[in-house]
Amino acid sequence: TVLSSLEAGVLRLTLNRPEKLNSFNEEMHLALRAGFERAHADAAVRAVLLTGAGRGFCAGQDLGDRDPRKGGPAPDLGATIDRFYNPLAGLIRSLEKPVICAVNGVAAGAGANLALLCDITLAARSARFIQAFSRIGLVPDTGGTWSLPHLLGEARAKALALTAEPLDAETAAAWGLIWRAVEDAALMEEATALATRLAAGPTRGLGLTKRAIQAAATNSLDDQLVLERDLQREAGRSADYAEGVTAFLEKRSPRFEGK
Ligand code: LHQ
Repeated sequence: TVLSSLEAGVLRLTLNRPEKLNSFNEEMHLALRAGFERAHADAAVRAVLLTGAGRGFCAGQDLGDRDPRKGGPAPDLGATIDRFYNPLAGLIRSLEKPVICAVNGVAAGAGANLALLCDITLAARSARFIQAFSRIGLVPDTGGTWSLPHLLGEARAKALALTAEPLDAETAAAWGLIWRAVEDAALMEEATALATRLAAGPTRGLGLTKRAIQAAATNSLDDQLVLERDLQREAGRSADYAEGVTAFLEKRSPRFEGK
């Protein structure tokens, strides 16, 4: 349910239930989690590229998994979130390596918010972002109620979440919800090039930069200045920093090893 391949330091994870628009069942959750766990553990992985197979990116939870017409007690959706969605969100945010998301088609519900939790999100011009939750009486999850107001402000966050109106990729980019909208035919090439470039970068410095920017959501400026000092101290001890400065002084391209 998730295709995984490692090339030039980029771990490509492709959601692969195309007939269900890559909606999440347990098996796909476990496979995606395993992919991100590998990204944490394996030093050969220096960036992750997340995308979807077929015409959609991800349609959120597989709604066929819990058919209310079959009766029985109401399901505990909180337990599903505790077991699957929140750990996945944590793995992506805590991974100190760049996570690129290539949204190849519709991203709905938890699928939309998964894309918004990645570090750099590109989308095909034909892709749509839909906060589908309100259509079925739910609340945005997978960080949506945090990502949307952070990235867009309350007005646009509330309108998207309450109406579930689709947002096209170009508007998403213009609003700052994602990094860039790309011609459909160019999406994978552009996303792969970006991921490959980042995977050849100073991984430690990039990872610490990610940590610092995420911390800004809850820090005061004073706290953030202290954090920057501490992280700079750490980055300054990396071999890639020494290589970056040496390459600059020698007027050549650096050869970063991710150490
Ligand atoms: C699907 C799905 C899907 C199953 C398309 N499930 N089959 C967390 C915790 C616990 C529980 C609840 O949820 C959550 C978080 C969530 O993510 S809640 C939100 C769940 N997602 C949605 O509500 C989106 C449902 N899907 C749609 O609204 C549409 O499919 C979209 C707008 C994504 C795409 O529309 P179309 O391009 O018109 O495609 P389609 O609707 O024809 O879908 C294609 C096939 O995929 C179709 O199957 P079929 O056998 O008829 O060809 C759909 O039934 C299936 N599919 N999403 N989430």
